[in-house]
Amino acid sequence: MPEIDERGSSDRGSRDHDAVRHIVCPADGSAVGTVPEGDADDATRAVASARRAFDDGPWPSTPSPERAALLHRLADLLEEEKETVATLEAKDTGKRLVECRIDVDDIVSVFRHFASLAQADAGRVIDTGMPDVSSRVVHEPVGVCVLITPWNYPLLQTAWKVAPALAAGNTFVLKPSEWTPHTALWLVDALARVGLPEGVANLVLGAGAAVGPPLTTSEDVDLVSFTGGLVTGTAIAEAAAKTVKRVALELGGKNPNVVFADADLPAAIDNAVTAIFLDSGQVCSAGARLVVEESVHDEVVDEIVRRAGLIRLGGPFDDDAESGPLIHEAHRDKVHDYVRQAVAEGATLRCGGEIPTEGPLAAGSYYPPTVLDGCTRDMACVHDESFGPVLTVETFSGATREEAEDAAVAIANDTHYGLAGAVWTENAGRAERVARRLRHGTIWINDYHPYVPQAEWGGMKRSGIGRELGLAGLEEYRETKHIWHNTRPAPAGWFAHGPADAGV
Ligand code: TXE
Repeated sequence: MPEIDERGSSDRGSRDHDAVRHIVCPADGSAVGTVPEGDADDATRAVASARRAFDDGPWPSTPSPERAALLHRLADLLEEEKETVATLEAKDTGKRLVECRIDVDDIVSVFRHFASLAQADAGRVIDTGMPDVSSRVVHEPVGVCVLITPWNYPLLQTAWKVAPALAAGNTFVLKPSEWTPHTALWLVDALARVGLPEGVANLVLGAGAAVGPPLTTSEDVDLVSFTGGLVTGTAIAEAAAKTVKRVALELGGKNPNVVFADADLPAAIDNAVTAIFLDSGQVCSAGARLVVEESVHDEVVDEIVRRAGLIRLGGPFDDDAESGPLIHEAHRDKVHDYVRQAVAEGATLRCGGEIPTEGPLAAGSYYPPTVLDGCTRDMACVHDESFGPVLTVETFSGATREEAEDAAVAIANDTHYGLAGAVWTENAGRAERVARRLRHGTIWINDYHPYVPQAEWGGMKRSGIGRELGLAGLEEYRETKHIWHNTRPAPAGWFAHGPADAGV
């Protein structure tokens, strides 16, 4: 793997004098490709292009059935080129190819979902009670949208933004993560191939700090939709506030997975393992916080620890691998520091916690599935997102049914995030009561991780602003306009000296 320099970034993805970026696979450091590196001028030009295409181009007024048809053509192309796209994503992220194929299927569903919504809800007619007045509310595109996406599900998170932006008739500038640019390049080329007019889709590659400011502060940008970390998201919201842009943020979470003693424990345990260790924990909704009733703590946690130790790590094309590397060494080191600090705070390291230094895993940025037991609400590790394969365990108990529920809910809501969470119990009433009390944007009952594009996704509290997917995911990209039409114009007659006095 490349050396880490003093700025804390590896030379993987570093910018050189020819303004290109060398992308390597985090599984083994192998070269993936070289892409152009954008700068602030490129970002400014991309915004100008999107602005022209919005103000003067045909896309915003293209009939919605044609916009829907284009999204379906893109979905068809994704199906045809699934293996190419999945392979690009696997090499950039180090994620297993089988998972990347599933991601492509999800992306197809997202484009088809927003294609089906493009023609829905054309607006509404208002009954004013005045026969000569026609009053209606219509939807229009917001304008130029800046779409900033991360590296963990690069094309999927891009699709959550691009599909509704296009369905609503917007133009956009896409800024993918500098670590994983290849599927964004594929997408912009594919949109041209399915007939998207010139200038509607614009791509800026490069480091966020370099190309971000022109994108988030420009007067010509109407909306910024960002998925990434809390620190960057907060800075983007501040930057965009100066020109009062619409801002949509998805900023991750520290998601509680609540297991009551009356749960189907084999199912709860198996899903708890998937909840945190899927994609090495680099999932915004990862079930990183196990909140388990004290009476079943040993039974649940011992088995999770046993299973965690058996998870096979490996690269994208290793058929035996069950999970992959972290995105880069600096992120892996951040996760390791998080674990060390948790132990220093008093957490018990039950498994993992060591960077692999031998064998094939030493060539990549791998981190083993790690369980930190004996965590309490005062520890930073139960509040901070590690974004790695690290599970913290807290327990609750109560003398009565109500007390147990109160204790579980208090722990699960004690976070400044609010993206997702789960509750495991065979008691349907308890499941409903607890689900309604959890302050998180998605709650799974007796399940973890599934989502469908028809249902909204997004967070409460510092997990973000706004919703993606569902119906609200389209509304983010639409303006609402009220048009009042008086079909029998007459003087207003409000002021005493009206048109008649002036001899008009
Ligand atoms: O993300 P950043 P990083 C969390 C996770 C992770 C942490 C940091 O906890 O450890 O964030 O990850 C672009 N103006 N998530 O540093 O910085 C950047 O180029 C405009 C959760 O990789 O948020 C990239 O395209 N853009 C998350 C995107 O922001 C800027 C997924 C995300 O990068 C910018 C990923 C700027 N000033 C990380 N600075 C989730 N919600 O799923 C950076 N960017």
